[in-house]
Parts: sequence; structure tokens; C-alpha cells
Amino acid sequence: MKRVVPFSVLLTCLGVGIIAFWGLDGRSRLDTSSNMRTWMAMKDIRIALESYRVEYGHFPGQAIQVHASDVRVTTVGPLVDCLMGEKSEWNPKAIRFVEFPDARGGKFGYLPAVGDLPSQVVDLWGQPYVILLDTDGDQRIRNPDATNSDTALFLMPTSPPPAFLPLETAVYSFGKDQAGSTGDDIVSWRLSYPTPDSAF
Ligand SMILES: [Ca+2]
Ligand SMILES: [Ca+2]
Repeated sequence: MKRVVPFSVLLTCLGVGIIAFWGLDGRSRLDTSSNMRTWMAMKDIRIALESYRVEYGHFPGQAIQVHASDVRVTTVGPLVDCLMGEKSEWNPKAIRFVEFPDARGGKFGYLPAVGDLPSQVVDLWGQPYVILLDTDGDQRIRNPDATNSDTALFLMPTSPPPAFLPLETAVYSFGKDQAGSTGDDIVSWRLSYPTPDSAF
């Protein structure tokens, strides 16, 4: 029989979460807030990519046939325009798969093309997100954590990080240091250790 979690228990959990959040010192709270905003944006990107594939049968820009390897792209140029509904050969139905707020001061949101600079969707630190796509069709992606410079990642219960993620899309932000493969990267998949179903 399916077990239903009482509403009061859910409220208690929510309350504990809020108390835990506000119990953090100012800097930690700021970091947590930044991480949450970044996670939500990355979740929107993943949902948009998956919705696109449901609609068109492949990822944006991907040929119908299976690729020889997976693809790493960033939220720059045609990919962004396509997901935001611009009509093109990538999105002939002009479907809007995602919306982003306009970036403020060059951060966190959509930056329209200017001159030779293409349009972008950028994170809280002004960098585009990185997207990994399972374009070779084996339902897995090479795990960037396996080459991350942060040795703490190798101390997790699932250490060492698995070489592959059992996912078809993954997104990450370079984080506050604006450099990839470092400890402050904000990634879409660590919650999936060790159960892939818990990933968003
Ligand atoms: Ca793959
Ligand atoms: Ca980083």
C-alpha cells in the first residue's frame, strides 16, 4: 500500500529547512542562496533541453543520427536563441522552451547579442553555463567531478566519483571563481549520487 506522508510532517520538514537556512551565518546564507538560484536556472535549462528533444527527437543542433561522442556546449549563441523560441532551422516551430530574466549588470540572465558578441545566458558571475549532452546515445555522460581539482570530492561516501553519470543531460556553473573543475562549481548532478533518480 502506498504510504502517504502526513502534511504536518511535511510542514515540520519545511520548518526545519527554513530554520537551518536562517541559522547559517551571513556569508553561508549568501552562498546557499546563490547556489539555489543557480540550481533553479540549471533545472530550467535541463527541462528545456528535454522538452526540445521530446518535440524534435534530438537535441538542439544535433543531427538526427547518433553522434560518435557526447557533446559539450555552453549557453551561448544559437542554442540560447533556439531554446528561447527564435525561429530557425533548429526550432522551425518557434517554440519557447524556456524564459530567462534579462541579465542585470551582465549577470544572471539573458544577454542579447551586441555587435559581434552572440546572445548568452549567464550565471550569477557573468559566465555562461556548461551543458553536457548524451549525443552518442548510451544514456551516460562523462562525469566532470572525476577530474575536479577539489580533493574533497574524492572523500564523499561514493568516492571516488564515478567516471560516468547515468544521465542524458547535465549542466554546471563555474561558480564564484569563474573557473571550471574547481571546488565551487555548482553542478546539476551531485544529488544523483548514488541514486540517479534524485537528480533534477
Ligand atoms: Ca553518452
Ligand atoms: Ca569553479
